[in-house]
Amino acid sequence: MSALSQRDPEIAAIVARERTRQVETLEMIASENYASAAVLEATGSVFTNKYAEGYPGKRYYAGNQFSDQVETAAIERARALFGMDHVNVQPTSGAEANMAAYFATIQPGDTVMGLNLDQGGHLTHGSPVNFSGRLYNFVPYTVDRESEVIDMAAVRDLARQSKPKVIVAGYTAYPRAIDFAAFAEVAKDAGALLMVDMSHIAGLVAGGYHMSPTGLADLVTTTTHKTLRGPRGGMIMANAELAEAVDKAVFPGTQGGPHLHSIAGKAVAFGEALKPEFKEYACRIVENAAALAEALVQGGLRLVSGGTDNHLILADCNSMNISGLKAQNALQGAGIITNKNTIPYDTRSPFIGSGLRLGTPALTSRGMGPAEMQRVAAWIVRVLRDPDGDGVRETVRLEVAEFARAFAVPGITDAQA
Ligand code: DSN
Repeated sequence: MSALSQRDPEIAAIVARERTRQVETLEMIASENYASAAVLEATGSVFTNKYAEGYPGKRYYAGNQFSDQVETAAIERARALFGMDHVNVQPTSGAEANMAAYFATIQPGDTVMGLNLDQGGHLTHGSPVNFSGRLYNFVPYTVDRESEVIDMAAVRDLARQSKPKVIVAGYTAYPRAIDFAAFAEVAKDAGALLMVDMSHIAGLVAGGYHMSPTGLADLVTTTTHKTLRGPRGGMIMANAELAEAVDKAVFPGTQGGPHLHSIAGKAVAFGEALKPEFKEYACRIVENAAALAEALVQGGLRLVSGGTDNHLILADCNSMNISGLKAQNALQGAGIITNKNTIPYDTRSPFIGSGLRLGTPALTSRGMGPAEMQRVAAWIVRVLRDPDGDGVRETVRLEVAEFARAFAVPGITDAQA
């Protein structure tokens, strides 16, 4: 019997139910994944107990000799993985990383450009309900109305006109490759810094399946738990000139004691991503997304921008005459976990949305391939064609649970993965 089930059976039972949910459903939220057993072990380690304000070799508390070792290992591994001059592994989330990146480079009231939230951007890229939109003068760029792809000529014109101090590239619901080289040119032309938020695609960058922002961006922020398959958390990487400003902006600027247990988990995940198998994993994520996209289109769904270059798909549920919310809920009833999303120029509110965002990172972590994507697409189309049909949902739920159980889940049913 585990310590948790002995000491707190109520919480142990909830955790057990969540474990079963993760095993028996198809996890298709594009930003979620399964951390390995080794990442989970490091994240749940005794580093939970330690305070370590400061940085390796310069801490405000005693007893940090091993904290220094674990943080230095995480920094060195991230540097080996992405090749940026400076790495700060202390941000506790992507939002904290972005906040510190802004604090390091701009003042309240300064102009910044980011992609609109309803077009695939992120809350911290200037949403009026977020600190970013409240503190800074965000001038949003958009995707082209016809192609639903970012038009770099339009971004350049907007940058010349609005003269931002920072341009943010990198998104949460954009299915196409991002041309960081073109963004670097636009930023240089406008006299702006280029900040890349590669949270969604960090694993693809690490594996070589998306253009790297290294050498092009001044600052790179990321989360560590999406395609990178690490613990929940964030990270900032920067060119040497911004190193000191970034470190000060994280601590003491926006955070106190670093979460060393997460930093230990990050170190393990970066070590895993440095292995050759991770390149294969990144390749399979993209192959699976392409196979899923093709099968969904064949099933009658319209995809925003017509397809995908990365790990995610944004389906336009108007093509099934339903909202994104209805699609999300119907699929949840069938054991397929996704999230509703706005689509570019959506007429529905963000809470309802016309889109459905689907990703392949977690299914790929379970060893599924293009053949499985065909089956998954068939289930999705079946449910979306009859979202009110209890019988369809229940039949699919049972089929999905049986199918899902046949694929081991890293860190849960596969302790070696
Ligand atoms: N919640 C994340 C996502 O799903 O993309 C972004 O913060």
